[in-house]
Order: sequence, then structure tokens, then C-alpha cells
Amino acid sequence: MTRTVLITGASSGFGKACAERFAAAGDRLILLARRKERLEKLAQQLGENCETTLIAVDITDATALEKALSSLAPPFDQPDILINNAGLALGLLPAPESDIQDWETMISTNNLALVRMTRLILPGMSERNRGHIINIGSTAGNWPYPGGNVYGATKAFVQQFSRGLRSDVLGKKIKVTNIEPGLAETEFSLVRFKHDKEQAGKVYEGTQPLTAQDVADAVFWVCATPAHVNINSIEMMPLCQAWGPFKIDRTMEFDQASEID
Ligand code: NDP
Ligand code: 8X3
Repeated sequence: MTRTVLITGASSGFGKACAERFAAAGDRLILLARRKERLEKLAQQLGENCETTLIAVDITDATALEKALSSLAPPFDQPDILINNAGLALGLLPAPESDIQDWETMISTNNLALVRMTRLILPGMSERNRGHIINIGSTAGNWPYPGGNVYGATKAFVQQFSRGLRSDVLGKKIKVTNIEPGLAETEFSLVRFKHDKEQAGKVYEGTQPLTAQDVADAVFWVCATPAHVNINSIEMMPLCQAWGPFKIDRTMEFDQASEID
């Protein structure tokens, strides 16, 4: 049976790789991102055998998003799978030096837009008693690192929201999965470092990071599990990545019990 798959952030990275993976399986795609020309190129690449509709919208624009979704024609108006993937990290500065605008953009894209999208699609899934929501979280939502502050917090939100959704749809044939990748080479670092190619390149230097296809394979697999199985989450890292020890500062000196009196 042909499934209708709505993929946000389909113009690049994981979203594009998911589009390619699901198209190869014969699914029908709704591809969403801001860069229209990228979406058009992707649709062309997927070919005439793949039924595709494009939504070129800034997902943080609630009115435009609602309008675009409500104007989807059948059979695109009944997505079976929603891949909430559009998102970004901006900056890697310690919290006191971070740009508040960057923080707001991350919250607005990774969280607000994701919950709005979910709220627009979930009632239809609930009525049809059929659906799968896949959220793209991150290892950054599970494990903190210096400079990850708000980005990590947005992904922790995505993890807990995914669990909450599962609780709410219990009794319905609706699956919810949070995919949590670690180091993966896409345009992610280029965006994080405001298109500084050198800084972005250094992130992957000397590593064999996850590829967008590795993540798309995981997304595709969770959608292929038997009807009675729900994969709650998958945390995946490249083999070259693991945890470090807790950092301990050995230079601090204290001459009174509390410095905040
Ligand atoms: P990319 O930068 O390659 O892709 C991000 C996608 O999100 C693009 O298609 C972009 O499209 C879209 N997007 C961003 N902002 C908006 C917006 N306001 N409206 C619509 N679309 C938007 O990065 P990845 O593929 O790596 O990232 C995909 C997801 O995976 C993100 O949520 C990211 O946080 C997460 N992730 C990434 C990891 C990594 O190391 N790469 C690891 C773990 C999680 P456009 O610019 O055309 O709008
Ligand atoms: C992306 C992974 O470690 O760069 O979510 O934050 S990381």
C-alpha cells in the first residue's frame, strides 16, 4: 500500500535522504522546507514515478503553515507518516555569551513549529486510527556538552514530547518514535557556524560521522516494524563517538560558605 509521508526539512541532510529512501519504496511524498528550488530539484531527481507535492514555507510561520496544510489536495491531505525533521543549531558559545536571537530561533523551529505541525496532523491520524509520527531528536537532548545549552534543551523537549504523545495516543493505532542521532555530516554545522566552511569542516575532521542515509535507514526501519511494535527511540552515534568523563575544575577557590549573600 502506498503511504503518504510528510517530511519537514526535506531540502537537505536527513530530510532529503528520507525522501530518497521512502521514494525508493514507492511512497507518496509531501516535501517541506523554505528553499523552493532545492525541493523542486529533489522532486525532479525522484522522478515521475514518485508522486510528490511541495510546500515551500518557513515552518515557524504558523499562519503560512496552516494555510499550506489545509490546501493539500487528496490523497496528500491524509499523511500516514509525519517526519518532524526540520531543525537547526545556531552557535556554540557558552550561555552568557550566546545570541538570544539564535536561542529564540532554535526554540521556535525545533519546538514551537514541531508541536504546531504535530497538532495540525495528529487529529486526522486519530480519526483514521492510523499513523506514525517520527521526531528527529538528538544525542544533544540526552547528554549535555559545552555550548550545547539551548540546542540540547530543544532536543530534550522533543524527546519528552515524543513520550507524552505516545502516552496520549495509547489505544490508537498511532506510533511515535524519537530518533536521536549523534555526529552526522550534513549542512548542520554549516548552519550552526553561520556558513563558516572552515569551522564547519573541522567538526568532521578525522572522523567517519553518520551519514544522512544512515539516519534515513533508521527512520525507514522504524516504519517497517510489525503493526503491534512501537520503537520509542533510537539513539545512534558513529563508532568514532562516545562519552567523555565529567569535567572537574581544579582551579576554583572559596573563602566563604556562600558567595551570593
Ligand atoms: P541540514 O541543515 O542539512 O537540514 C536541515 C533542514 O531543516 C533543511 O532542509 C532546512 O531547509 C530545514 N529547516 C530549517 N529551518 C527551517 C524553517 N524555519 N522552515 C522550514 N524548514 C527549515 O541538517 P540535518 O539534516 O542534519 O538536520 C535535520 C534535523 O536533524 C535537525 O532537527 C537537527 O537538529 C537534527 N540533528 C542533526 C544532527 C547532525 O549532526 N547533523 C544530529 C542530530 C540531530 P531550508 O533551509 O530549505 O528551509
Ligand atoms: C546534532 C548532534 O552533537 O552536534 O544534534 O549536537 S550535536
